[in-house]
Amino acid sequence: MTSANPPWWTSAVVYQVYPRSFADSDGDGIGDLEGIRGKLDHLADLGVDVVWLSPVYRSPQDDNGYDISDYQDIDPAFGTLDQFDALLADAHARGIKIVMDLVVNHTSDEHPWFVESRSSTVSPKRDWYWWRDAREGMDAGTPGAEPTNWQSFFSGPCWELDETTGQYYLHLFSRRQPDLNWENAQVRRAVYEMMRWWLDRGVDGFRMDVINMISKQPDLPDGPPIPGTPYGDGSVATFFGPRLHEFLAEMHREVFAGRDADLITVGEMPGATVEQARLVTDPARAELDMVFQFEHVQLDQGASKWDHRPLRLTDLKASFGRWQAGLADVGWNSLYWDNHDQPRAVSRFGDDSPAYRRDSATCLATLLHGHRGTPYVYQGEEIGMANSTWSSVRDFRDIETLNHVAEATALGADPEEVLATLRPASRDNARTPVQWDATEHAGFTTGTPWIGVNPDHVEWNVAAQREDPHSVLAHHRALIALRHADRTVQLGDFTMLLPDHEDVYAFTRSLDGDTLLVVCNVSATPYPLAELLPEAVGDELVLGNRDHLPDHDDAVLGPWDARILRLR
Ligand code: TEU
Repeated sequence: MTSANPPWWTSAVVYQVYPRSFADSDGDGIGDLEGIRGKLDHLADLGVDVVWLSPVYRSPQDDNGYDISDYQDIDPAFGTLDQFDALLADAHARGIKIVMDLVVNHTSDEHPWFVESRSSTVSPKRDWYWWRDAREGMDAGTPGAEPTNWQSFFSGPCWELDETTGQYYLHLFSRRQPDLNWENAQVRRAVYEMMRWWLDRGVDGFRMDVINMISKQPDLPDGPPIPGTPYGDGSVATFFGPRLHEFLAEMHREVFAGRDADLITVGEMPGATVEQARLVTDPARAELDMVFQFEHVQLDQGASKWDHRPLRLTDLKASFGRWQAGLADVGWNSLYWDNHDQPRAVSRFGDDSPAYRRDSATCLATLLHGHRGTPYVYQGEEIGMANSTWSSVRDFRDIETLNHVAEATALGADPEEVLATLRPASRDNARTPVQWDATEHAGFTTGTPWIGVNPDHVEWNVAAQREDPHSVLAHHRALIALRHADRTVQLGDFTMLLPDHEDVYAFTRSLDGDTLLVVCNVSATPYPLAELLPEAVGDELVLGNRDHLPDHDDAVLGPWDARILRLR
């Protein structure tokens, strides 16, 4: 990425809307398109450039819309195509782009393509999905007879026996999300046609759901055993298969080539390495603009996401440092703490106790937005929304969480023990309604919300922060404005400092002789700044999160103290 002609998204900030939980306009307890349209001024005030819209297509909602039954219609729960067009027009009128969530590794089992495919072994769409006989020498339907030993992301096997034809179909996620067979050129053509339809409607790009899974090892080999389970790890055969780059390059040619340069594409790639991301985001290869990688959001996980471990800052620095260095000369980083699949950042990486919630939320935001890449703000992150309080497994709605509870309790686990593993890790932490104000249901709906509102909304909400110059919201506004204005923030070379310090995260960004120093105390322990970073003392404070506090001392890095300094 040369600083001569950087793409527009190198100075942009993306805001993710999870429509189901954002804002409900018709009182049915589910967020919708009109609700989003009614909040565009909030997004414009925040200063974001792009909205990534999680799926709003027609769907049975088995996985909250990531199971699509009609790619070219809006689910009635969210509204209509006319309302989508109105949202798009109003967003564009504010200079905000809309990016759709493209879920084409799989469809819903109610998609007409799958209904036709499953109808018979000789259906013209049979080969649009992955169908296989039972394992050699075993009767269909007996445990272990599945064609491979792979475990689904949502518990259980990756194969579902279809009684109609006696064959199994593949589903890496829920059994209601059958995987499309991208080896079939008809599938690819149908997907590209649908993508062009959305671009012709005026959308500004796509976030591509698990796009690194569309190419699989065609011989579908078993994966290495997963300890403590009867399953194997299918990622060896389903992540970054042999034709991925071919498919992404073909998609670029068939869909994006020759179009308005103001588009943006971001590929969600669980398991991505820096090397793979370099290939995918190298502009010369014309595949994708950037990727969502998962390294840093797995550092606090043991054998599984439910096996929560303490995070070491040095591990986080090593991971971010590797990605900053690896994409410094080729490609581009996406920067995020959370999204609709991850627990809330201030609870996971910060300290959501009353003493430090505001300071740690603003510290984390400064740290993330100081890096080189495109920052993503997840709905509610801009006001420091935290993980919710869950009193029972019945409070949860997410299929991944509920399937895990069913599997664990079937194996004899105590529901209370399971609940303890859900609290820090469940995706539902990110899916409680956005907290707009202190009224009942946080101003999200006038009806009964589909999932409980976090009780802390009475204090933590947009209305309480909008006019507060020291709020989490104000700090996000300032960070986004700084990215828009400052070329060193946008494009400056990254250099990690203090790599071995367990509490302080510091780095520089340099461009054309200008150097910024970002220093963040990711702890409640004060540190003398001069001892840590002598060059930091006396420099110009560009943006800080605690300099307004009475106990602020330039010479001491206070609890969760974050500063962006311009070195003289
Ligand atoms: O997520 C892909 C994915 O890997 C997630 O399942 C993630 O690893 C896991 O949830 C972490 O707990 C995408 C979407 O973001 C997710 O919402 C969907 O459920 C999934 O794909 C299937 O479409």
